[in-house]
Amino acid sequence: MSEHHKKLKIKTPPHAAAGLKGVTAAVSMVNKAMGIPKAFKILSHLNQKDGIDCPGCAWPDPEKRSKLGEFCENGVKAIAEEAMDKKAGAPFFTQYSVDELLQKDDYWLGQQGRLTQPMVIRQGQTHYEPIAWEEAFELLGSSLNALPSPDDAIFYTSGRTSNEAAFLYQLFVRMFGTNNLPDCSNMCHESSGVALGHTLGIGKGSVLMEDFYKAEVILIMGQNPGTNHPRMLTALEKAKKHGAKIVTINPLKEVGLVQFKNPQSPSGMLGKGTHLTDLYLQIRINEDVALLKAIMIKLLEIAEDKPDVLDEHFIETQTIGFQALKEHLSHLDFNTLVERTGLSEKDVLELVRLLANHNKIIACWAMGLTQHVNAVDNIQEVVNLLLLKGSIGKEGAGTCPVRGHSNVQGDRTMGIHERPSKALLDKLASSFGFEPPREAGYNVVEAIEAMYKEKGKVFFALGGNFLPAAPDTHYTAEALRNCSLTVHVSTKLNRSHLVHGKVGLILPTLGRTDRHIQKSGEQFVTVENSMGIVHTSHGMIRPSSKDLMSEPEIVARMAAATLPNSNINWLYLIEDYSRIRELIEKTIAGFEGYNEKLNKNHGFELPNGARKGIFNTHNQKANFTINRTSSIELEQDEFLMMTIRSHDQFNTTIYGMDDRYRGIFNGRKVIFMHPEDMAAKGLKQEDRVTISSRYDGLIRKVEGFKVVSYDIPRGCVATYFPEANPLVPLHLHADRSHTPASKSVKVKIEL
Ligand SMILES: Nc1nc2c(c(=O)[nH]1)N[C@H]1C(S)=C(S)[C@@H](COP(=O)(O)OP(=O)(O)OC[C@H]3O[C@@H](n4cnc5c(=O)[nH]c(N)nc54)[C@H](O)[C@@H]3O)O[C@H]1N2
Ligand SMILES: Nc1nc2c(c(=O)[nH]1)N[C@H]1C(S)=C(S)[C@@H](COP(=O)(O)OP(=O)(O)OC[C@H]3O[C@@H](n4cnc5c(=O)[nH]c(N)nc54)[C@H](O)[C@@H]3O)O[C@H]1N2
Ligand code: SF4
Ligand SMILES: [Mo]
Repeated sequence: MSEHHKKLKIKTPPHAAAGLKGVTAAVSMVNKAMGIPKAFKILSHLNQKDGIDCPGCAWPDPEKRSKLGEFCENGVKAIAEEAMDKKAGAPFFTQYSVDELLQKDDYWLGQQGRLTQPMVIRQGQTHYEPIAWEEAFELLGSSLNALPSPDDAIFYTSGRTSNEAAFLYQLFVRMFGTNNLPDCSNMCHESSGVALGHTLGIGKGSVLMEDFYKAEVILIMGQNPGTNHPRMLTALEKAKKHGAKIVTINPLKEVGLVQFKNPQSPSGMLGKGTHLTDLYLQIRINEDVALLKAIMIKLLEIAEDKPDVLDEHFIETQTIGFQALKEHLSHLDFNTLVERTGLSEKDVLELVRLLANHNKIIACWAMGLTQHVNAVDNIQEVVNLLLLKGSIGKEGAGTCPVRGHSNVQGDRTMGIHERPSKALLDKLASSFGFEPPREAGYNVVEAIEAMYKEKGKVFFALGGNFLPAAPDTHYTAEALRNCSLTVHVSTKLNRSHLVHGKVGLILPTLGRTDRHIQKSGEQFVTVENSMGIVHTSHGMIRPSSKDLMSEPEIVARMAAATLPNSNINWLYLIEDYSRIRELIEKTIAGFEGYNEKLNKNHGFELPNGARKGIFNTHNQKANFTINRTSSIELEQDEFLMMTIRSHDQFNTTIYGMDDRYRGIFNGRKVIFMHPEDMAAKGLKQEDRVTISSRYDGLIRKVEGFKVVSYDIPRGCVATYFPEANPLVPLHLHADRSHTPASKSVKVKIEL
């Protein structure tokens, strides 16, 4: 019996995260996937200088690395998933038709092992079959060149791609003639990029690790680091020891933020662990702007008697828009705002007191703020608070959008962007002697729409699992099926391979742990973490098949096959990745002396204006903004649904069927509800319900979800991503960033 046919079990969530249970969960998974000797080889190099950068999240490594192991439970799971011994080669694809594979769930698909050779499925065929690499590139090149316009091709990127592959990719795509470079950022931190770029002049965070240890208050908003950035808990524990107060703002009591047992310390493993959050505010979904406004109203009130509560000098010399914000807040009512949040006045005032009495504040956030219609407003409001306090551009203070994929930030730095800056395009033009396209390309939402309307004809994905990651699953499936060619560069089988265009290609690639050998010898790649540190990653495992090709090589061969007359010798570049880095060096700001810096040191910090108090905005100042609270109106029988990650998944990759930290075992099709909401609807624990959303005249439904009574604000519910994605309409997205609003979908729940 496969694991997912076991009966759902619901237990009381644990009191603390990590500890011994985390270690045993990770060891058991890695042992099953590859055995201990291989696991030991990888893990002893994981996140060490000169070692393998963890393919999990983008949390940075501390300067001093623990020899006991510098990784977390979910890093080990990421390794087990990527470097598993099992293989899904040609015999596997002969055994199962695509229709049969479509009946399997995502967990099963991932368990079938590493892809081993290129596969193709042509119109009318039921099964994928092998194709030689040469033939695959010919097919790709001829399909791209046959398009009426380069804008009919779409080139997606997921954030595990290295700097080297990403740079070559965007160069090729623009030489081919389009800016259609949607990426996973579009569904992730795009809202942060837009908000921070506008207000502070850089679309990235401003803090470094050491700032955590100098901060007085750390706000953690809309983020669940215990699961998604586990080593952040170690940093928070250390910050606390240095005196920081930690405030969490989240609809759910996420256990990792409550209590943490550090697996890297014996006292953490065996003792009670550290109580992390000092003030836990269980806010209603999408009411963060209301809370921040309420706080700022009080801070301004206090400042009338105690002016040093605000950083008046900073506000006067470095910012624009303070008076307008003050005027705006003066028309709002504190009590009405607090009421919206669902929080007690006492808790809100406690936070006001903390913020009034301290000046070094770091604000961290992730998807709980970025995936709403007013997501850009959320983040701009966080910036407003930091600006009032002068908490930016100084030690121990600033913005910390915690990035998701391990190199998603680097991919953007390398130029993966559907709306590239003029500066980047000018530089590409002068460095490579061609005129890049100047019109904006498609983001993820626009790309889906274009494919649906048969305007996007070739879809190429450098990593990722586009179909289940995207909103509106059935619409997106239709969009992909409308393509003439879909191509996926992947390490593992996933659902996107099974919903293909008239022709579908799977190009199997090396993962982070695999050794890259090229003509000049063994190679390493580079990545950028969430705090803007660029460093190396050396794969060291013998690839599971000799027919795997590295991502830079796949991109180079696609480019050579498509643009035989280009003035770039693509194949020469991939013989030695330092040649690609030389091109990056002369094109991308901050990479001067790239190879040299890497030879001397393992990593270096990229320039960051906001970190230094220099704001490269349109007016060279930090900008206060006026932002909108949520405009969502719920009907009587509606709930606001957020789609979140379990502890046993990495996005669409399902590691297992448990969510230990929320007490859920053997199941993912669950909906978390407040017990009184359940009672009001006559629902009992484990009742099977249909969830539906009603937007643009359509009713979207998912069935067979089990109700779980949970500590969540009334009127709010939670489900797991990607199971609930069919409920997220394509057009429900943040209005300035196009990030799907997958944390605020209005739903109805019926037995
Ligand atoms: N193990 C593991 N690690 C991962 C990933 C993974 O899937 N698994 N994914 C990676 C990626 S790509 C990303 S982007 C990150 C995602 O990291 P997170 O953003 O931590 O992931 P989510 O599960 O989406 O969690 C969102 C959190 O926001 C809260 N939230 C939802 N709506 C609101 C709201 O309106 N206001 C507030 N204040 N809070 C809200 C939820 O309760 C939840 O705790 O993690 C990365 N790391
Ligand atoms: N409802 C809802 N939807 C969401 C979210 C949400 O919170 N709620 N979160 C959104 C977010 S934040 C993100 S980032 C996106 C994620 O969207 P994606 O990045 O597209 O999805 P992943 O699940 O991370 O992609 C996993 C696949 O990547 C491939 N892969 C793994 N490693 C490598 C590698 O090294 N190279 C290559 N070429 N391929 C590799 C494997 O084949 C695997 O199946 O989903 C978004 N969708
Ligand atoms: S915190 Fe993130 S990067 Fe670090 S080991 Fe865990 S999953 Fe990997
Ligand atoms: Mo993400």
